[in-house]
Amino acid sequence: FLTTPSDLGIIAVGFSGGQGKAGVDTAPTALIEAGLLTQLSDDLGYTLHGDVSPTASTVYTANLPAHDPPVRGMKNPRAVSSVTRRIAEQAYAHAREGRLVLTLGGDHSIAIGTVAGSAKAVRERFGGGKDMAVIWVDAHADINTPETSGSGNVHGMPVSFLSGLAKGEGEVFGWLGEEERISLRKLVYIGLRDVDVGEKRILRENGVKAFSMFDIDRYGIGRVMEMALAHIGNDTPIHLSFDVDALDPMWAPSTGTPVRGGLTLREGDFICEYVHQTGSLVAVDLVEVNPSLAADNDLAAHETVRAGCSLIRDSLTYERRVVERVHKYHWPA
Ligand code: 4U7
Ligand code: MN
Ligand code: MN
Ligand code: MN
Repeated sequence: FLTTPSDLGIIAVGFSGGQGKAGVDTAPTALIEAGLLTQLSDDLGYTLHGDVSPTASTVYTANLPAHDPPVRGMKNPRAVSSVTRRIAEQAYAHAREGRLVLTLGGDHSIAIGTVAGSAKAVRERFGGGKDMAVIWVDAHADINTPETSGSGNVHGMPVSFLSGLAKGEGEVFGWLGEEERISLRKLVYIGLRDVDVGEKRILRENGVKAFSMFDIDRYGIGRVMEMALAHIGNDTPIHLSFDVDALDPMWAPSTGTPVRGGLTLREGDFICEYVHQTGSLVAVDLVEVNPSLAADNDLAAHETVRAGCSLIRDSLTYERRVVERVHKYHWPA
């Protein structure tokens, strides 16, 4: 019964409506063209499920409202709500089939869908006692409510909707129910260095566990991961949501909101390997790669895509180490 899932549900969702810069919607295709899927199947031995054709994203972005004026300051609110709702259904369906779920973004608003789908599947499979943990690797906290957000971009708000700090209504996140929510007590941030004033207040008032770049410099990434996992506790399913802007722009320049002073690629890879080795990983997101923001050289986009592939591979690699890990959260079909 305790088996290592060799099945991977892939959701390719090139969606950019959670922020204002075009190009982040081409990331899934860029990652796939760089050979990601071959690496996952041929090198790592996964059986892949899900539509990964270049048009896959149209499943999520079809029939979006032409008229989508702001709601509570949120830009493209109906589009983001509709896309994330479909992603949630897909993520849930994969998870219920016993698959690890890999989502290629797209901007970070899509995590409203992926995390919601994982949370619902975990609740159904393990009951209320095993609420899912989320490890959010990012330069930003993405926990603005519509009311605290200065930009109105929903990619800066996913955690507030997922945790219930912000409530949806009707056609704008009205679909997000109690069974899809996460607990702020099981949320851990890694890599923070650009947190808005309103967000700092939210983190403080809710006692959210956060390891900033300061902590990583102070303790080293190894001890930070030990502390992060100690906070989450053993036997807790983990959803890893990785925003490529957690990496220093030196490694990932092609992203919408780069912030200097970030993780090295090796530290990012270590986070992914470490989380994988817990055996508790149920889903991974890789978001905010924007190949069209290539700054001043052509290499930038290529390097960012390569960094993204590396992070994904390491989050899904069974045994770089001697020890064989067993996946504790395999769902029988
Ligand atoms: B990302 C920001 F104001 N906090 O809300 C906001 F600084 O998914 C940035 O982490 C959000 O890339 C960044 O717009 C969202 C801003
Ligand atoms: Mn970010
Ligand atoms: Mn983010
Ligand atoms: Mn960003």
